[in-house]
Amino acid sequence: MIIKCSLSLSIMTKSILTIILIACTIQLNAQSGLRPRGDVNCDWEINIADVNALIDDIVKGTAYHSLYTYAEDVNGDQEINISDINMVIDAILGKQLPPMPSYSGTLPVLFINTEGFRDIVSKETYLHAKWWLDNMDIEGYESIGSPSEPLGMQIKGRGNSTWTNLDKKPYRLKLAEKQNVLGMPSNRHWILMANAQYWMGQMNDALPFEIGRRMGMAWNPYMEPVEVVLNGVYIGLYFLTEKIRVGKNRVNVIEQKDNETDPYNVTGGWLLEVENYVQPDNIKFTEGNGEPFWVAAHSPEQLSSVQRDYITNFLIETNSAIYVTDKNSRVWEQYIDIDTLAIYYIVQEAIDNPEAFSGSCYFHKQRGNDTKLIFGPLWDCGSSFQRWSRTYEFNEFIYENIPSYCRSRWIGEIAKFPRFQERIRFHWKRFYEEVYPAMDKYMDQFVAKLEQAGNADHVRWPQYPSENTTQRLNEFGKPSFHKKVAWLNEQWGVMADDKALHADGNYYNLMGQPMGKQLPTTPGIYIHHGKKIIVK
Ligand SMILES: [Ca+2]
Ligand SMILES: [Ca+2]
Repeated sequence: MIIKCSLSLSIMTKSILTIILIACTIQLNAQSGLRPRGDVNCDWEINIADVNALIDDIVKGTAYHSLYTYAEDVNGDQEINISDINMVIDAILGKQLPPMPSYSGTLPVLFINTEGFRDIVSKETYLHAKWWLDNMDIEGYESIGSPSEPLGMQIKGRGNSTWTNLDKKPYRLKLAEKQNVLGMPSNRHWILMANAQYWMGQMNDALPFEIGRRMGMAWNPYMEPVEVVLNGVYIGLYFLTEKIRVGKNRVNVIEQKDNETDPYNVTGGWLLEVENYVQPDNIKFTEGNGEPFWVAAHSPEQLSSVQRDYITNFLIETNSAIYVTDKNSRVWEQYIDIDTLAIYYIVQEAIDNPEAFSGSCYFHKQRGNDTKLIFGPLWDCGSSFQRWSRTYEFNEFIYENIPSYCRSRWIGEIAKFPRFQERIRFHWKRFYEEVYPAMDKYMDQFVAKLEQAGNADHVRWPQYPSENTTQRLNEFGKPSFHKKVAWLNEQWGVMADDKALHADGNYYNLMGQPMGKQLPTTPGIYIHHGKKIIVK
């Protein structure tokens, strides 16, 4: 009742004030940069049209949404109501309103205006948009385009749960022209990652991608932090990220044609992903442990029956070779490149990512009759360190006690092969001695660069933990990483050269002598299947 009275009052107010207000329109720089608080209809002016737009939406019952109607909530009480109208009228009559939350200016700013300033509500249909990048005079970055000379792109939503469940959305960008952006190799295809739930200083992806690179993985996506303004509204800190695709600068395999039928050409290149959620066109089979196994084909995308049969059979044969009783068998190594898998796996263990072999698990295969599956690139390590709690010691492998929302395909079974353990230990030594010691410095620099942009992001999105990145890294990120690495080093670093011997079912003492297959009763430390066992 009160709202109705207020509203009819406001409609009267609107009629009375229309003539005055039209004369008082506040005009701003045409459709560039940030819109002022009170410009609800997206024309970069505060005028009677904004009052009308608000009244229409209140009458329609439009609900507040922190992305789509954020600018309509002029007074910031998370409702679209009469108070917003009053504030706009105040603004038209000359009152200075507090500014909207804005970027920190400590990172380059990416400006995107969609055609007609339409909301991005689909992850299937692209919207046409204009964009430019302002380097904010920060050394090492180049501006691209300008408000008066913007470039073209198409933009749509992306992601699964992050798209559906979160207010701060990730986006997929397709530039009109190939472009070198923020120092990354020229390409048309990019992703804006929101990383809204990354709470350990935003390093969930950056750290593993960098470790993988230093361990010699062929390619992991580069990502550069950037602040983003969409349709004149600041939407926070994002990571402009190279999209995983087949290409010379990305996954460098031969691009196989869609619907190819030539029996040799269908042997590659393949870019595949193990999926969390089944999709209708997935390659499907049952894993040796009875669990469903879903694989998406990203390249090629449209499969002929020859292509589908080839890759399905290849994966089923791989699966059979993994689930053999004789773990000294080396048949599985004809299907999977053991060393790239060992490296991929070590990176995922170091960041304790139990989702590693569940979803966002990419692998690829070059064309050829004797080429193997190569694990990588790394992607979406958002679940890394998620098992954190005040008391959790990070003393499990990622395929042990996995959370209910994950599956763990193949890796637990592959870990039983002594040959795989041997290759893990070989690469672990390289990681531990050459890569690990440099990671603190890498993380320090990474979070320091983000600090102020993260704080600005948190003003825009107070529901997400993006602020105080350095403190978050030091309090949560680094201790988790160091704990996990220390535990892994106990498993893989101690008596490394002898470990293959210890996988035969015997308990070994620390002198390397077999003590039989029953747990020894004498107190001491023993090695069993490569793990330390303490008998008290
Ligand atoms: Ca307006
Ligand atoms: Ca409001």
